[in-house]
Amino acid sequence: MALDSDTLKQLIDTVDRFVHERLLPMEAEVAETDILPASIISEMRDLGLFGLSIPESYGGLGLNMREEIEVALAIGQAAPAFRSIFGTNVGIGSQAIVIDGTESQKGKYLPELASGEIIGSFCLTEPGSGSDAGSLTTTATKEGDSYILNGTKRYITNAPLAGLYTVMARTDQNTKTARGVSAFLVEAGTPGLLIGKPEKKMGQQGAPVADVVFENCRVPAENIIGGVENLGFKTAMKVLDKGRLHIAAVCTGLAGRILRDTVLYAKERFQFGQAIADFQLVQAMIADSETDIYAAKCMVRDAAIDRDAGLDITRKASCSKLFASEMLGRVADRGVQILGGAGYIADYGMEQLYRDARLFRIYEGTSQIQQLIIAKDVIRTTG
Ligand code: COS
Repeated sequence: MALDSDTLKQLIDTVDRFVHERLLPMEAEVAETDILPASIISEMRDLGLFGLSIPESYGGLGLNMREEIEVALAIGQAAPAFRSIFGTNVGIGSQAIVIDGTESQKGKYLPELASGEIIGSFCLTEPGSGSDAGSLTTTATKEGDSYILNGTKRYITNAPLAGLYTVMARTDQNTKTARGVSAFLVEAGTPGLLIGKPEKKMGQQGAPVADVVFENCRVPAENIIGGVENLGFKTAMKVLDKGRLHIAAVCTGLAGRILRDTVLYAKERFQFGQAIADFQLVQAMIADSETDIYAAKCMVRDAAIDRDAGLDITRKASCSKLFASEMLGRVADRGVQILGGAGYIADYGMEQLYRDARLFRIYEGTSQIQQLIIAKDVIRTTG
C-alpha cells in the first residue's frame, strides 16, 4: 500500500533523525565492541523498522518498494551494521514467506518478524556452493510428516540471533541442479540445528555472521514454503531480486554519507594556504562521487517503480546492485583519498566505512553474478 506523501515524509524524517541523533554517535562503540546495544534494537522495534516490508495485515508497515527504497536511502547513512539487524526481517529473512508462503505460514511467522520479536535469517550459501547456489548439497529427506535436514550453511547473516531460518535444501536427490531445491522454515531451538562461532570479519562489526549446521534436524513437512517441493530455488531468486534492490539503495545512502563526511573534512582541512575543497583535483573527486550517487539513486527509484507495477525486475535489480555497490566502492575510496592520512587512521571513521563498504560487492550475489544475470537477460531479449 502506498502511504500519502505527508506520512512518507514524516517516516523518512523520523528515520533520518534516528540515524543522526542515535546511530551516528554510537558507531565507534559498536565497531569496537562488535555488539549492537539492546536499547537501540528496542528503539528500532518501536519505529517499526523490522516490519517495513511486511503487509499491514500481519503487523508490518506494508511499504511498497518505492517507499522502502526511501527508508533504505535514509538508514543507509548509518554504519551498515545497524541496518543489518533488521535488514534480514525486511528482506531475505521474511520475503520468502511474503512472496511464496502459505496463509498459515504467513499468519504464524510474519507478525513476530514484523514486530522484531524474532529475527529472520536466510540460509542459502554453503561451504561448496556460493555463486553456484543451485548446486547446494544440504539434504531434506522426507520421513512421515517431517523432513530430516543434514548439511552446513556458511556466512549466514544474523545466524547467532535468529529465531527463524529460511533454509534451502535438496529434496530431489536425483538432480544436482536448482530444480531439486525446496525452501524450509526452521525455528531456532529445533533439535539438530546448531549455530557456529561468529566469524571475525573485515568490516560491519556488530552484524554477526556464522555457520548454521543441520544434523538430522527434523522439520515438520508443513514448514516447506508454499507447501510444494522443489520450488525453493525460484523462491530464493525472487527474494534476492527484491533484496538486491534494497541493498542497492542502502549502498546509495551510505555513499551519500561518505561524500558528506568527505566534503565536511575538505572544507576544514587547509593546505597550501587554503581549504583543500578549493582545489580542482579534489573537486573532481567530489563531482565524480556526486554523479555516481545521483545515477544510483535514479536507478533504484526507477526499478522500484517497476516492481510496484508488478513488472519483472530481475535485470534492473541486478543492474542497480552492480552499479550501486561498485560506485560505493569508488566513493569510499575517494573518501579515503581526500582525507589522506586521516582516511587511513581509525579515529576519523572513514577507515571503518571503507571496510564496511567492501561487503556490498559480494553478498546477495557478487558483482560478477549480477553481470551474468544482466547479460543473459539482455542477450535473451535482443533480436
Ligand atoms: N526469479 C524467478 N525465477 C528465477 C529467477 C528469478 N530471478 N532466476 C532464476 N529463476 C529460475 C529460472 O527460470 C529456472 O527455472 P526453470 O528450472 O523452470 O527453467 C531456475 O530458477 C534456475 O535458474 P538458472 O538456470 O538461471 O539457475 P543457475 O543455476 O544458472 O543460477 C544464478 C543462476 C547464478 C543467477 C544464481 O545461482 C545466483 O543468483 N547465484 C548467486 C547466489 C547469491 O546471490 N548468493 C548470495 C547468498 S544470499 S546473501
